[in-house]
Amino acid sequence: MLLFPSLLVLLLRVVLTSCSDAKTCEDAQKSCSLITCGVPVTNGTPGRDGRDGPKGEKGEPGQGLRGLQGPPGKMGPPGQRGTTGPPGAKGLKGDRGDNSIAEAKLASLEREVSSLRAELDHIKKLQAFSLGKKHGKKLYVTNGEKMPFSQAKAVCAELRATVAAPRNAEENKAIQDVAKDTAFLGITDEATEGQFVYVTGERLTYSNWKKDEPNDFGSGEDCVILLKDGIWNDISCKSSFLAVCEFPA
Ligand SMILES: [Ca+2]
Ligand SMILES: [Ca+2]
Repeated sequence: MLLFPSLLVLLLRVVLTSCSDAKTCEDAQKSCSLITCGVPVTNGTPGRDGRDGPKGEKGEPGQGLRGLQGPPGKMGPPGQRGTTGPPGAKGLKGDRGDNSIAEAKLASLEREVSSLRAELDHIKKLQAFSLGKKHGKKLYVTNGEKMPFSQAKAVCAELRATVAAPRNAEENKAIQDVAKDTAFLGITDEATEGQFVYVTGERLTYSNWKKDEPNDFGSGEDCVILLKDGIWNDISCKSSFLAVCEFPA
């Protein structure tokens, strides 16, 4: 009877000795077919954490309070160039440019003109003195040549004067003294027969007709001459007489 238990214990020791101490009972059962589990043992240390499982499906939006607004995002790419806008309003006038040279030339010309004007006035006074012109009186001048009325008008116009035409007896006498011969007067009835006017277009304010004149004799007489004795006669404009020019007072 005592031999069998002792044999059993001995066999068990042999098996335990052949198995590794670090292996669990279950492992021992796999490698040691004679091991019988069921003997109470103490718990070992916890095993390592397992690997992460697969990612779960996206959950439903939460219903909590809305968070604060985040910072502004990055600036986007530049847009396409727009069409040309309408022209702007006209700007203010700019500063005046440097025209000091032009101003200096202008000042020099003004001085020259002033000098020439003074010299011209002096010459006019000398001429008036030599011709016996009196202050406030018209000046009558002749070159002593005889010519048709149309030429007499042209000669006087070239001198910026008109053919002499007395407005009163005093002027009639002054023209008579200058001419000293028969001379055309600046008076005609070319426009309307029998209606004598000054070459300037004004109606006569004075006349000194010879007896029975004007008579528009022959083929017509539309010009007027001042005879040596100071009286007038109408005559053909194609006849030639002295040209006396009249300059304003
Ligand atoms: Ca006539
Ligand atoms: Ca006549």
